[in-house]
Order: sequence, then C-alpha cells, then structure tokens
Amino acid sequence: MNILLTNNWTMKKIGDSTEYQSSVPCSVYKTLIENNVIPDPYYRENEYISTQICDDDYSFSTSFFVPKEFLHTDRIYLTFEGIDTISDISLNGSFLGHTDNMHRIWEYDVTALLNEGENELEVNIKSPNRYVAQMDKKRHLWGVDTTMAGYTHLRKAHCMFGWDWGPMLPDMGIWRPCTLSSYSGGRIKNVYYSQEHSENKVLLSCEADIEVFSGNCEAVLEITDPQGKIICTQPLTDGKCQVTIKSPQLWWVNGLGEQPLYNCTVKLLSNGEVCDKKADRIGLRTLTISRDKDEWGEEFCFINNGVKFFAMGGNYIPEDQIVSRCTEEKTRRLLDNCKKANFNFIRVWGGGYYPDSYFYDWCDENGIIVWQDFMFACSAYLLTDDFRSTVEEEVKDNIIRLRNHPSLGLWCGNNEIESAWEYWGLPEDKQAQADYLVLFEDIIPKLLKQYDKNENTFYWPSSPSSGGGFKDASSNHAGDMHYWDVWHNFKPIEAFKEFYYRFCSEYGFESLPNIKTCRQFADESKGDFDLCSPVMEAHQKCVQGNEKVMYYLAQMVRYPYDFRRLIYSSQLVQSDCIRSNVEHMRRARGRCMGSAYWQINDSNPVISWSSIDYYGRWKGLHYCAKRFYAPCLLSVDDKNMTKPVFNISNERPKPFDGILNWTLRSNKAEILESGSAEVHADAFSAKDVLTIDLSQQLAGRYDKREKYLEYSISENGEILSAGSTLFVRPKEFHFLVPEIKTEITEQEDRFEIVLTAKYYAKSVCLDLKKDDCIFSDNWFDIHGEKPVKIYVLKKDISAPLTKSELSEQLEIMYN
Ligand code: BMA
Repeated sequence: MNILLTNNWTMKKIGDSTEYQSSVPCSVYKTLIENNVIPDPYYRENEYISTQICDDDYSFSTSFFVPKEFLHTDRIYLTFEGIDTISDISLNGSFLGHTDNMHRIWEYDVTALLNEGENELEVNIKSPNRYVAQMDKKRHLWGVDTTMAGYTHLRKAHCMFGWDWGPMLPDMGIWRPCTLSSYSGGRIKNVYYSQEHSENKVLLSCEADIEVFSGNCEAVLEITDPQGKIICTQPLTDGKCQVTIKSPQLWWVNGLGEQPLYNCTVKLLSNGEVCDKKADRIGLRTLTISRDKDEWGEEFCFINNGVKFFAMGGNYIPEDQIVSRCTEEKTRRLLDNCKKANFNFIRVWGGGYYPDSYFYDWCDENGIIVWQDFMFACSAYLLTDDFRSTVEEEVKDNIIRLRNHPSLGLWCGNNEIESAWEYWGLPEDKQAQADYLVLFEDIIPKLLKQYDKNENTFYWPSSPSSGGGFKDASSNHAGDMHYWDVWHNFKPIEAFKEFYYRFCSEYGFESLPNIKTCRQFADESKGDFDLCSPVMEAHQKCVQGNEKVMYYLAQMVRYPYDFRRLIYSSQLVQSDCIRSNVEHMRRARGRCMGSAYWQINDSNPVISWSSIDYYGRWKGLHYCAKRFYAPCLLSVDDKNMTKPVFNISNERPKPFDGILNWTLRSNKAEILESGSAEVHADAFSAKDVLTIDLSQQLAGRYDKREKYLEYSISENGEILSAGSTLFVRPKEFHFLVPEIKTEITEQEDRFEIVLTAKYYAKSVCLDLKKDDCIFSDNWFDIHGEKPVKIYVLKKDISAPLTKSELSEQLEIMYN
C-alpha cells in the first residue's frame, strides 16, 4: 500500500511566521512565485535580488492521515526520491535523519513512529549559500568562475549555483515525490536484468533484491512480449532466475529498426498472495562502445546489436533552473523535438542532475541512446569520509535506478575534469588531483561492477577522455573530444575543419533566443532590446559572450540594423557554423563516429548555445539539425569551392541509389548551368560521389558574389537531402530583395504554405507574430519561381488559428 505525500504542504522561512501553501515537488522559489511573494526571477534583472533568498533556512511541513489497516503491516518506509539538499527530517517530533545529497534517494523505516490518524512530517532545509561559502573558506577548490564559490563541496546540481548559461538560483526543497509504503510479508527492493545474446536467442538473467519481513515468500518472474503475450512465468530461487528467450525481437537505436519492449514483472507472494511487485521494461539488445584500433588510432563508436552507427545528437542540460518546476509533459515535448530533428542519441551533461525515469522511458520507446554523465563537472572534489560515502550512495542509487533501461548506452564519470587537470593550468592541488583518480578510476568503476555485474553498460572515465589517467584527454586519435576553440578562443568558424575528431561530444556556438522569448524576459519600452543593455547582459552568462556574438557576426554577415535582425543573424551564423562542422564530421564517417553539439535546451531565457530556447521555441539551428542529421545527407566540402565535391553520408541500413541534381544559379536564381548523375552509396558509409569543375564559371571578378550552387539527392522521386552553397561568406554575396510570395491553403489537420520568390532567397525564416508553431521545414532557401511547399500541423500551433489569422501572423525574414 502506498500513500503519496503530495498535497497539503506548507513552507515557511525559519524565524518567520508566514506560511505558504505548497505541494510536492516543492521548493522555495517555486512556492514564493506561486504565492506571488517574489517576482519572476527570470524577468529583467530580478535574478540579482533572488539569489539571497537562499541565504535563509526554510521548513517544509505536512500533516497526513494514516488509516488503521495501513499500520497493521510488517514494515512501513518513508521514501524521499529527492531532497534539495541539506536537511533534517522529523516525524511526529522524532528526528528521522539528515540529508546532504540532492541526487540520492532517502528511505526511512517509520514503522514504529507512525500514529493511527494524523501525523506530522517536517523537513528543515539549511541554506546552501551559507554552506558553500563556509566550506570555501575552509578549503578552496577550483571550479567554474560563473558559479558561486564553494559549490563543489555540496552534492547539489552544480548549475543551480550559476553556470555560463544559468543564473544563480540555488533553490531548496523536496524536489521529487515523497511516499509512504507499507509491506506485509516482504518487499522487492530492486531487480537487475542482464542479457547474453547468441544465435537467435537471449539468455536473460534476473536478480531481485528481496527483503522478507515475516513468514515465507516466493518470487515469480513474468515476461510479456512486445505484443502483450505472456511468454514466461518462472519462479526465482534465492532471488534469481534465468530465462531463454528464443527468436528475440531486438531493440534498435532510432533509424536502425524498431524498439520492441518486453515487460518483466517480479511478483512477491506471501501465503499465496501478491505482497509486492516490481515492473521493468527491457529491450533485448547489445549496446556498447567499440574501441577497435584502426589506421587513425582507436575508434570510439556506439555499436548496437553488432552494428556500428554514427551518433547524432546534442547535449542536454536541466530544463529549468528551478528544477521542481520540470514536468514529464515538457520533457517529452523536448525529446519529441529531438527525434523530429533526427537525433539517435543524447548526452546528459554532468553539471545538472540525473533525469527522472520518464526521460529514460521516452528514450527506451524511441530508440534514443543516452550518454549518461555522473553528476560531476568542471570542478575539483575532495574525498573526505562524508563526501566519499554520500557520493558512493548517490552512484549506487542511480546505477540501480537506471541500469535496466535499454536506451542507457554509456556511463561517463564526469564532464571535463580530466582534461581540466591536464590542460587548464590549474593551481596545484595534489590531494584533489589524487582524489580525482580515486573517484573516477576506482570508486565509480568498482560500484558499476558491483551493481551492474555483467557490465551491461560501458564506462568512460570523463568527457573528453582517451581512456583516463590524464593521458592526452583531448586527443584526436582516441576517445571523445570537446572542441571549443571556435567560440571560446575566437578561432574562425572554418577552424572546425582542421581536425578529424573520433567523436565530438561538445562544440557549440551561441545565438539569441526568439523575439517572443525576449519579450517575456525583457521590456522593449525600457530600452532592453539592445545587446549591450544591462538586461541583455544579465541574460548572457558566458564571459565576453555578447562580444563574441558580435565578433563572429562581423565575420559572416552584414551589420544587423535592428534587434530583430540581430536575433535572426545570430541564429543564422550559429546554424551555419554547426552545420558545416557536422557535415565535415559526417563526411569523415568511420574516422569520426559521433557528434553532440552543445546544447539542445535552455534552463532559463538566455542568450546561449541552445537549439531550442527555454520556452520551447526552435532556433534556426534546430531546423538545420533536422537537415544535417538526415539519415542520408548530401553535403559539399567547401574547401575548394571552384571544384565542389559532393558527398553522401548514408547512415541507413540500406544503400542509397538515386539521382544527384546540381544547378549553378545567379543571384536572380536564373539557371546558369545544371547537371545530374546517378549515384550510389553503401549502407553505413560516407562517400564522395561527384566532383564538378566550376572554375571557369567563377573566374570573373564578381562571379563568386553573384552565383551560387543548389543541389539535392532524390531516391524514387523523393528528395532526401538538399541545400545551397555560396562561394563567399554571406556578407560578401550580392543578395537582391527576393520578393517572397506565399499562398496558404487549409486542410483538415494542417495549413499548407507554398512559397515562391522573384529572386534567390537564402535562409528564409518563418515565424508567427504572437503564437507558436513548428513548421515542417524552416530556414530553407527559395530558388526564385521554384515553389517550396511546407506545412504546419494544427496540433503543432499553440492556439487555434483560422487561415486568415495564420496569414496575418506570418512573418518572413531572409538573408
Ligand atoms: C562545456 C560544458 C559546459 C559549458 C559549455 C559552454 O565545457 O561542459 O560546462 O556550459 O561548455 O561553455
């Protein structure tokens, strides 16, 4: 039996008498905002008056009713799935326990403490601000400059103390469910599944951790296949059993096949009656990283059911600085958007928190492989006895919670700490550096061996790394790599292509969020719509961030004469920059086997590297990701643009056989020359398929400024990939006013928009003035009269609109 302690909580500041209503998940900021006590911390510069709210201590309390039959059981546990962070808990006036780690699950035996009828539960939470400040005075450890000093001493999502995309809002609260569970007979604490694959069968091992409180208990495993048919009912002996599944329906990464899921339920019976059960959904698959040696060193690539695939995705950060506000619905929408952009993997970055189970459930259902960092990032830690033991429990809790998810592809020790010790020129700290090796190369791998005995999931010590031990962590010959010279070190965008990464798990480029997002956090009438205004600077957390925006804009595009144009241009340069790097990496398929751009989402409305902003609005980059992560991609290496080389990168399990069309056009979109070829590319390959010589056509003084190349590949009449390339940087091109025309028609579930133009229109961006929607395509090119057909599904519009309202709201920008 369970009693969810969700409602009827009150919060108050310790020393204050005012009480506020709240419900779990609850936190200080969430409660104060909901009760209209403080203004939105994301608005204008409110962050600066909000941080200090967490200088105080707060208490969260509830009273709840426990019926008689609930008490007449063998054992009752109170479980907090997440307390943020330093707290003392008491039940009916008795001290229950102290918590010090946001990432842990806290469970208390409360059998002897509950009353029949009313009960009082209180969680007193201490100020994280004061704690980290005191700890920093005692022992300074290096960390991120844009974060409150001392944060590394506390096991709390680092970015809540501020990051280079996040404000300092170190919230406090009960951020995950709180439940009372009573048991008679016994309970199942957790179940572990592991698989051995052989010719057309899988040996599935099941191990349940069972606690017996009274009498004799028996456990049974029941497996239902993806079609809902029970395929096995087998008793467990000493908590264990093995089952052979014949003709297994294999689970595949998105793009390579389906994601059939088997329901596995262990039932515990006491006196013939079910007293507890635990259900897991598993996928039958092998999934690991291949590190085979090759001509370039050592490969680093995911291999699913024996197939090596190119990982295409991005980095995921917490969806809200105020983490208690995150919801399943928002997460599912965000992940749906990743799938719409053809992702097949996602990296959960180590400076936030371990996502909720629904995150992994969605990934299991959709074949998105999760690269899971443990929650350590860009910092030094000291393994005091207390710190070590809480970290061990945290790691154990999360291995157990996540190990059965088929989407879990890789565990990674931390974000950028190995490379930091190696390259960042840090102040010497022998103890912390030695503790690094103990934690990431000894403690965590040992815990993984203990709780994932059969090593279902690959472990990688750090990102980036070449395998650990401070040995060339950022190598291009082995392991993964973070490339930040473009952006952080002001290198030109083309510098991306100087390298052949084995797996690029971070690189990125900033842009401004959508203008509607800017309106939500800034006030145009107060002069905020200026990149150098205090409000815009407050919403730019990267050191010299806005300077970098302008620096790169000046290299690529004409001067953005107003704020809307600035937003457009920044998104244009961002998407072009990331596109050219992804295309470069995909052309090098085999040598490079993965790309995760920094970053998918935002935790607050901010100028950042994201492709989707805090309010869920797609930037140009997200639309481009859909194109550059297309399973079958046509790209042109622009190193020698007078002799363009067309490349097809085919990530599909089947070959590509189709037609490549290319057209050299004038800036008026007139066809100057064109050609087509029948081309072939093997499954899982990247291949140069055609080279054309345009040196004569581009020999004239202004030719490169007034001509461009359009291209596409199609298979059975369907265009799989298309684009156009300039021979100069966009600022040098002689664009004409394209005079774009639109024609909208309405169908039952959608609006169709057909666009034509008088001349060439590049990077055409559609948006709605007030409402939001997702277009089937956006940031595309129009080649004069050649129509571009796109659609908007009515279900993808934030408000019901008529055809004329849609047309009224439609705004178009272009390069
Ligand atoms: C990487 C990440 C983050 C950071 C990002 C942008 O190093 O790991 O720490 O937010 O760069 O600077």
